[in-house]
Amino acid sequence: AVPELVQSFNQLKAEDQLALLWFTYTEMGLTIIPAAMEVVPMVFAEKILTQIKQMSPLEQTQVMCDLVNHTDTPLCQTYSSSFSTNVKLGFWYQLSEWMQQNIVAPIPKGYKLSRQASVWLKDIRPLEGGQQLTILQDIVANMGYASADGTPK
Ligand code: 45D
Repeated sequence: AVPELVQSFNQLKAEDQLALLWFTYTEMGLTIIPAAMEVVPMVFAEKILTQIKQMSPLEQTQVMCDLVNHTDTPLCQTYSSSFSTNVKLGFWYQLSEWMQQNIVAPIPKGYKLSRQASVWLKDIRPLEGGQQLTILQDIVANMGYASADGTPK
């Protein structure tokens, strides 16, 4: 089920992908992630995270859309080439935390997932934590911009 769910996620439109990351984050064990994050070398992402923090809300949203869309930007290249998978996950986790604190532009109040996105979320809910983690790792590993022909890594 894991490869299929990664594939179906990647086929969703960018808006659905971003919204789903957010909803997955809000549903996850928010007690275990902060502890787990302590072993992730987030120093590799600090420069970019600080950059994003200083952007306007619109630019912040744009950066996240670029990552999901595999747009060729310096930031997307750094994400792809310099972050390990767990740093990528930690990067998204940090952005979520900041969205919750309004340091990064949040999701509009009352935002409703599309039908397809809701189905995806329903499908991953019953999986065990390890499988959910694998899915998230596969998803974030592929984001960003990795090669000259635009094919994600
Ligand atoms: O206006 O054991 C929309 C590790 C459209 C370590 C939007 C770990 C409308 C090992 C697109 C909605 C750390 C890896 C706007 C464990 C609209 C270990 C914008 C686990 C504005 C357990 C949407 C770590 C936006 C885990 C901007 C599990 C959405 C980490 C942004 C999980 C969404 C992290 C974001 C997750 C989502 C992070 C930033 C799930 C981030 C999700």
